[in-house]
Amino acid sequence: MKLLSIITLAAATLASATPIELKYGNESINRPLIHMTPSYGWMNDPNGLWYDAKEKLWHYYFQYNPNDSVWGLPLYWGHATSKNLTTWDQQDAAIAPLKNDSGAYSGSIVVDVNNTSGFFDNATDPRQRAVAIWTYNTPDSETQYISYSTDGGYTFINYDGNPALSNNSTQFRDPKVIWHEESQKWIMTVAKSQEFKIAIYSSPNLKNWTHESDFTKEGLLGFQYECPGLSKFSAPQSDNATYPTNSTDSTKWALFISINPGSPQGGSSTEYFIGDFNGTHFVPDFPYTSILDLGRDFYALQNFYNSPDGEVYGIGWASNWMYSNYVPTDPWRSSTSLVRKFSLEEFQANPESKLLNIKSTPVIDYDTLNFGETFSYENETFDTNNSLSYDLSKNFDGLIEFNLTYTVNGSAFGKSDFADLSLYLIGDSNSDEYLRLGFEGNAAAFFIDRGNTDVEFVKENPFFTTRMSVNNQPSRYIDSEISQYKVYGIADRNILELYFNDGSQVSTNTYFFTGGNFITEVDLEVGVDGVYQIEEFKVRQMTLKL
Ligand SMILES: *[C@@H]1O[C@H](CO)[C@@H](O)[C@H](O)[C@H]1NC(C)=O
Ligand SMILES: *[C@@H]1O[C@H](CO)[C@@H](O)[C@H](O)[C@H]1NC(C)=O
Ligand SMILES: *[C@@H]1O[C@H](CO)[C@@H](O)[C@H](O)[C@H]1NC(C)=O
Ligand SMILES: *[C@@H]1O[C@H](CO)[C@@H](O)[C@H](O)[C@H]1NC(C)=O
Ligand SMILES: *[C@@H]1O[C@H](CO)[C@@H](O)[C@H](O)[C@H]1NC(C)=O
Ligand SMILES: *[C@@H]1O[C@H](CO)[C@@H](O)[C@H](O)[C@H]1NC(C)=O
Ligand SMILES: *[C@@H]1O[C@H](CO)[C@@H](O)[C@H](O)[C@H]1NC(C)=O
Ligand SMILES: *[C@@H]1O[C@H](CO)[C@@H](O)[C@H](O)[C@H]1NC(C)=O
Ligand SMILES: *[C@@H]1O[C@H](CO)[C@@H](O)[C@H](O)[C@H]1NC(C)=O
Ligand SMILES: *[C@@H]1O[C@H](CO)[C@@H](O)[C@H](O)[C@H]1NC(C)=O
Ligand SMILES: *[C@@H]1O[C@H](CO)[C@@H](O)[C@H](O)[C@H]1NC(C)=O
Ligand SMILES: CC(=O)N[C@H]1CO[C@H](CO)[C@@H](O)[C@@H]1O
Repeated sequence: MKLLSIITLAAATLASATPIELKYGNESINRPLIHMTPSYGWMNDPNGLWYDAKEKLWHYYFQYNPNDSVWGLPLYWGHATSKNLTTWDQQDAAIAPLKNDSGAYSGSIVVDVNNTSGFFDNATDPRQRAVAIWTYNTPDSETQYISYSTDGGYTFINYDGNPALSNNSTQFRDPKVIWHEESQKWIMTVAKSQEFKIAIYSSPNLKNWTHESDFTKEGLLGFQYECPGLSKFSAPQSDNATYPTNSTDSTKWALFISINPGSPQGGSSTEYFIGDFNGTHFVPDFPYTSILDLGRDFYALQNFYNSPDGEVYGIGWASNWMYSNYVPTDPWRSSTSLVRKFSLEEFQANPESKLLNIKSTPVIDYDTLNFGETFSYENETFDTNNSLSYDLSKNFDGLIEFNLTYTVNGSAFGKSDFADLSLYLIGDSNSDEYLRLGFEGNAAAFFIDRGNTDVEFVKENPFFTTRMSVNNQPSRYIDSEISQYKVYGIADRNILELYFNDGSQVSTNTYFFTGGNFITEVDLEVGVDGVYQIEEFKVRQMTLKL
């Protein structure tokens, strides 16, 4: 969660400059199909992500104001479940604050299979012994509470020894607990937000916590640290890495931290460090930090506890504290990102350096979808006389994806040429509303323009920047002049996720068109001849199976 006074101040300032319009009429039909949204009310950070191995069910909880579609107290843990990680069933709120001036703030869930806590008897299947560790926020303090569930994660009982952990602080939050197999202990990472500390605690039983170390003042600080998390990865083995590597290490750890405000993209975002964790200390391997998602709408990442294949899956909140309370959706605000699978991979940052990097892969169960029209185009030099326009207006419902692989000839344009490859994703009933995406050779960057719309919020809100870019590395250097690039994109009514080079870089951004003006036309154009070769361009409409 966040510092209330800062957000309140920002809200008051903006409110006087731009009256807040709460009735959005037709814009309310732009609810994403495969990005979870609450049916009513406000949502922010993902909480308590866990997998129930008995029911084969994924649980997702979230910071939730059920009484209004803006952030406000009392704040609950909302709840949704999914069998397929693509569409979600909303459940009743799972954890409530004790008082109306307070909040059940962010936290996590573990499965206490061995009943280390003693909360369970044999009536609860070991695979469903869910224990939530969360921050209780009151006007006077933030302390860590624990609650347990005997019904598979739908309702929770507060531990009578709460708070389990306090620090005489109003800025002590977002506990993420994991089981550390090697030391046979529970490990909590928790933010001492405004001291820029991620405190690491250990516990044998989830009730008694021992302070082990602090990871402090590393990477991008922003205004405060929030939502930490440690995840274990298989390390790629490399003979010729240009980053320091312990070739004998088969595992590496990543520490995720979200910062708000003050991220390089403006507002809030999630960074991570790669290193080793020995049960007490996290030590990063490199002095650099990386931003997990380079867009404007990805924050407070949390990873699932207990994924069935042992891989790392996570969800971000797909908004930005700079404007989240104003976005034109009604009667709810905010969606999640798609579920992402994370892995540790080498990343060719430039011709001379490889870095270790977290790769993101979107998790989409295509069995939940029907495919509408598909178009594809291959293996042609693409010049100014080649403009391409696909009409995808049959069977559309605002969900569209594309794969684009292209090469760029760096010797074919001058320093003052705008050597772009532009992709236009155009609205059905009003073609003045469109997204323009693309690459430009001199900038060596991918651009995103979400500003071409009639929606007042986009025009008026000074923090909702409409033009962004991602410094884009090639997926392959073909020769000294020619490089290959890949991008996968998915647009779901009001959210666009872009995965570059099989997910080595990602950018997630919301966009807003007039209600129902879904994308049904896709155009491709270039600015200069002889620069671009399209290896593959495929685009298709998708709809939900009922
Ligand atoms: C909403 O959209 C429908 C169909 O596009 C249109 O007929 C109607 O007038 C719109 N209503 C408002 C309030 O804009
Ligand atoms: C996907 O999971 C959701 C939530 O559990 C469920 O409502 C939906 O029916 C599932 N869809 C398919 C096609 O399995
Ligand atoms: C449960 O106990 C087994 C056997 O001692 C141990 O290997 C495992 O790490 C424990 N797991 C948890 C989550 O407590
Ligand atoms: C619970 O299950 C364990 C393992 O099966 C068994 O040893 C124990 O007696 C059971 N306890 C009760 C109260 O049934
Ligand atoms: C708790 O923090 C407050 C404010 O920083 C301080 O005045 C007080 O002495 C602290 N109390 C304890 C018991 O440390
Ligand atoms: C754990 O904390 C409880 C409550 O404070 C206390 O009664 C108990 O002795 C502690 N146990 C250990 C092993 O420290
Ligand atoms: C590592 O570099 C050496 C010397 O440049 C080269 O012979 C070898 O093939 C490289 N190994 C890999 C896996 O790229
Ligand atoms: C990993 O390698 C670095 C140097 O590259 C070294 O400082 C560190 O101690 C090594 N860590 C382990 C666990 O071997
Ligand atoms: C873990 O690493 C820290 C920092 O390198 C070191 O001080 C500590 O002794 C290590 N602990 C264990 C249990 O290896
Ligand atoms: C396009 O080029 C790729 C790679 O060179 C090749 O695998 C594919 O068969 C080609 N497709 C067509 C339709 O020529
Ligand atoms: C895009 O690529 C992904 C990953 O290879 C694949 O799953 C998806 O079906 C592709 N979609 C289209 C429209 O080509
Ligand atoms: C203050 C207030 O309106 N509280 C309500 C918020 O929503 C919850 C869940 O629906 C109600 O139980 C509260 O009464």
